[in-house]
Amino acid sequence: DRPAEPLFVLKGQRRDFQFDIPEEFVNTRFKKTQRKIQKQAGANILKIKKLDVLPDISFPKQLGRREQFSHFVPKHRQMTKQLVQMLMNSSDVESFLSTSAYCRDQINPFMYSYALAVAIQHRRDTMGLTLPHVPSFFPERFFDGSVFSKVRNEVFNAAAEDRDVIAIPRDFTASDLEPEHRVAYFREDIGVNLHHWNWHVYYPGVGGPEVVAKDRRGELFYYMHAQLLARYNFDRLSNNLARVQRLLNWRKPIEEGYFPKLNAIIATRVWQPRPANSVLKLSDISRDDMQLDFDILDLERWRDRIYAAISSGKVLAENNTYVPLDDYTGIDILGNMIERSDISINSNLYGDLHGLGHVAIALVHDPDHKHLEQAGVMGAVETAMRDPVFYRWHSFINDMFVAHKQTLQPYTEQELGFRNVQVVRADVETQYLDVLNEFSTFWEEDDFNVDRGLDFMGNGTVRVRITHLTHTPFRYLIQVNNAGPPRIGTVRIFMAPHFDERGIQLTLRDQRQHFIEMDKFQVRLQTGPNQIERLSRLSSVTIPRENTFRDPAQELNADAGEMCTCGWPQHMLVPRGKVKGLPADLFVMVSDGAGDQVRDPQGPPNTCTDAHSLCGIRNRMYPDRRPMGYPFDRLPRAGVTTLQEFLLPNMMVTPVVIRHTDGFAPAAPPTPTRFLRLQP
Ligand code: CUO
Repeated sequence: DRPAEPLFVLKGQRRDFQFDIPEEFVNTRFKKTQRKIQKQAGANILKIKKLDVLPDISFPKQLGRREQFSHFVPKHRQMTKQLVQMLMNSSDVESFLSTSAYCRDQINPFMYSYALAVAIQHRRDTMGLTLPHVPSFFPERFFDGSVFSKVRNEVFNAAAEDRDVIAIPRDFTASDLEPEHRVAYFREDIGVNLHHWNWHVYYPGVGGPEVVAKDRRGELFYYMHAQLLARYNFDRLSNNLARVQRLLNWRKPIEEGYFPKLNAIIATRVWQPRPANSVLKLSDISRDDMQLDFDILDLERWRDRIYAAISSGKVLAENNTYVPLDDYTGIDILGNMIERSDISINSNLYGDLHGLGHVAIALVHDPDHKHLEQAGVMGAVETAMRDPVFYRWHSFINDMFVAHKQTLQPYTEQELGFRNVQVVRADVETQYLDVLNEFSTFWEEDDFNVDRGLDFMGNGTVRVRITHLTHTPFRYLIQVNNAGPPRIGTVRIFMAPHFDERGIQLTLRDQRQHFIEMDKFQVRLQTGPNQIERLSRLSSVTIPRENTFRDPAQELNADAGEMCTCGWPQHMLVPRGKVKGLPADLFVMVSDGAGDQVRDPQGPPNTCTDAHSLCGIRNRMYPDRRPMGYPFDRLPRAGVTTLQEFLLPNMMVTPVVIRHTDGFAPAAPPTPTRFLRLQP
């Protein structure tokens, strides 16, 4: 279904293409400039055809070009929906391109780029195209605002060969007086925020059933966000911070303040700060500019109805029939309902809890628009994860899913076991290290190109340098004995902290919420012993590091096919750990492939599959039949209180240590070991 030669090419070698846009699409003031640019472009012109009927965009145009767009404000969602549907309904690539070109300079740029990305990822004739990197065209949403004046200064005053790289200090948003700042490297990580944006582009909550209704999307909403929380808590424990407290009482001040320091380039203002101890007002949100009125009481009402539904094991659908929240589909129904996607089973009854919570928090500094202020970072998916309160809000949301999972029957030994299969070894070998079962993390610098978002009239640009966490590559060494016939097994690797914030060993009841998925892959088990080696960079949770730090559409080989942008960044695969070493439990399980495999009627996927654990495979069935989070998503079976008791022969736990070096190189001497030679 993919066109042999897609018209809408956004890739590197065609960057000099100019679109020849019909004059009626262009604002009269820009027409002369437009003609001049076209003349300069010479042969590299791509003609955009005229539309017989110009689409009616009066509704989405109501949001001004310089106003702030929020993914969670219902009116903005309706506008986005109309835009997505219009782009999806264009009959062929040519008219899709024309419609996009027509909208481009009239619609709010943030809403436009989101809707366009959703449409490109979902149209049968454009899906598979690699989209340009959002931080390169909206750098204001990812980089410290003060960097842009420095960039401008360099570009206009220094010759291209004399320009400095502009470094963003690691500590730009707060000082160490603020304890929460210790995990700012996690919250403000560019790859983490990029993953969150791209997940919400792959799984939009609006846009009509053809883009929203996907296999197990509600369940993935639960699981992906639960994994974000587990990972954040792991990094908090690495930094001597307690795990996140749920935001339960919405009438008490929010202790954590956050000052994002992101400056505006395109919008008039970007992301208001929130001082510590801000109070959500009972007198509620009343914003004419967003045509939005709701009360904290509404949120409380929806919360109570959702908990009541969970404890009764059924939800009331719009057609007034009860739908059971069963073992497999219950979580999916709840995910769509609590997020409040377009396919919520009953949005009148269960409301818009997750989305309007984001909004209430984002507007806490100006709930009634008295000060004409715009939202905080919680208002948009590409910035929300920067704020400590994001994790508190999502912990509350996650608690509802946990409450549902606790109503289900624990997995039996039969559901967890794999007859005649035994894991006899599960070790981690880190490159350059002579000891087993030790991870090594440290800091690393990377440069970024921001020139799509900053137009310097042909003067070129400079690169921006950021510092981020990373780890030394490692591999798993697993031995599995198979006393049965040759079979397929699924290797599931998780890791959790061993101690809580007080230094007390976590009980399984508690620890199971903190297992982060590290990898999942299938193996063919021969009869007898099987040696399995698996490299860290192949993790099913992550995308390769180039996909984060390079603009895949601009700098990588455009012929390499689609590159995944949804996925946890590879450089954040291992939590930070401690300088003295953070003890953790590595859990390895081999489950019966016969019970795991999905029979997708569409056959094997032809799109990117790098990070299927958190992102699924776009527009296809989720490639694992077990409930997401298996085997830790349900309570342990009766009589089991420790991780050791949980183990069956097809599982193994290895104590590991995560050691952090607070510098730009791992502490161990870089002498290549046998591991290096083994890498393909
Ligand atoms: Cu991803 Cu609240 O859903 O941010």
